[in-house]
Amino acid sequence: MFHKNVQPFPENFLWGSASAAYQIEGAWDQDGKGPSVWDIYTKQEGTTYKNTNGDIAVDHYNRMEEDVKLMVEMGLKAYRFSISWSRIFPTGKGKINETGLDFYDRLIDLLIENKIEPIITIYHWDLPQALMDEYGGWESREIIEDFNQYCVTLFKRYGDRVKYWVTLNEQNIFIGLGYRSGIHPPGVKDLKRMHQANHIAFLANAKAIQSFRKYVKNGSIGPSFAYGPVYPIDSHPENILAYENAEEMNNHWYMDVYAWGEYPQTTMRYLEKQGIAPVIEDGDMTLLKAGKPDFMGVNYYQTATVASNPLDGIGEGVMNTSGKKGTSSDSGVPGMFRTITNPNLETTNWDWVIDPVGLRVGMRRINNRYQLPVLISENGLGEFDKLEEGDQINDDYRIDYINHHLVEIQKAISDGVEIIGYCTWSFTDLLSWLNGYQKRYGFVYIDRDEDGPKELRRLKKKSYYWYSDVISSNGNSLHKREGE
Ligand code: BGP
Repeated sequence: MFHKNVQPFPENFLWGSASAAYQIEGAWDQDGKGPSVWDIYTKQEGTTYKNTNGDIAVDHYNRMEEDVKLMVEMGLKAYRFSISWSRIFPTGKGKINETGLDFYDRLIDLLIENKIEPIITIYHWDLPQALMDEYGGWESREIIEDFNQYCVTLFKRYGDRVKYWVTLNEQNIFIGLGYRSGIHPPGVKDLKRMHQANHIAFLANAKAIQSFRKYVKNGSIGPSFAYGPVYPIDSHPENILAYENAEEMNNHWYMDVYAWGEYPQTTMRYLEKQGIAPVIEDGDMTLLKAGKPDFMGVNYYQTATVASNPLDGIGEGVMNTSGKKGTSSDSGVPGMFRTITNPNLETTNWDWVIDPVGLRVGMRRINNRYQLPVLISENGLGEFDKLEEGDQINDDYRIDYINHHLVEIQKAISDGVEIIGYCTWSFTDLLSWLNGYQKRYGFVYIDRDEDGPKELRRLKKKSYYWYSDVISSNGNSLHKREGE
């Protein structure tokens, strides 16, 4: 659809930026915090790029005021951050660590004082290690109640001031990488266990939303889903079917459950035939239906292009975690689909395709299928940045990337999609889970690398000033390419 004139961004649009506790806070054992699975997993040789971990990260826990000041100077309207579960409950449940709760109190108050809307992510992957040791984390139904107690603690403490809440960050990623490819904790490769853990995570998500309704009046809550809209490689009918398979298995499998409390049937049949379908107990579907979100949180980085894949076809692929272009490989689900290079799209140095239009496609699909507002909870470019003379960082490529994604968002708004806000990933540079510190996403450069924290100086990149202008002009300063 072409528009003669695009609609302006809504007046109250949440121009935001995001982070996650493990990736920024550091202070991994400070002030009573218990260890999370990431604290333990990253210490196992060879699990991350150059064995990097978040022990210090970018020391946000001890520099929080300085970081918020940078947000204020930029004019940021919203800040999405996650709470570290084991900072609140060092062993995942039971005794509360008041110092942990105080830290987020101070952060929230400072944000509100400065008219920055806080958006809390309740769970961004840092499961308390104690719960992994006790019952295997997401593989046990016991986690549903423990997660619920943790959520209720947060709702009671912060629900008077915080309106926007994200339940689980990218369930599809932490479950997929944790139990299929085995490259996130707990490092398991077992599809049956994966689908069971995934089902339990859905139940925990629904239960948390149910509790939210009780404790937080006038708030909004939803999951953040890592949405990679799928394209077929061409119009060959077998590839169209592969596209249907992939869109259902990768995307509807999650979003249908969040939005409707229902699993899509074709994928369920496929899993049953393979003997890996989740075991659904009495009452599960009722709970899933009771936990409907207020919005669909979307983390968007890229689209996936697929082709057909026979039953003895391609399976798990290799991920590029070094930034050496071309070191990742295609992957697939035998009998369903396989990924394939899209000749129309450029890629980053980590082989992620760059596709701003794909974001509009995704917004349109969500709008058509679920009629839910969308919060874009993450989008951004991970690249090498160069610290130049005079402490300058000229990240024009990042400006270009975010600019064109925002142009497509504005078109999606003009198409009729309700979009609450947009959070870039990320505000400051931070630890990229498997990719160390060299894959940078921030508006604020932090002079640390894989060899050590150095001074952890905060420096404004060129994109920092650019985004500040975008915000103050409510999107009017965006640059349109010819024909846009
Ligand atoms: C999302 C996560 C973020 C962030 C981002 C970039 O999947 O929610 O925490 O890390 O991806 O990914 P990466 O750091 O792997 O480049």
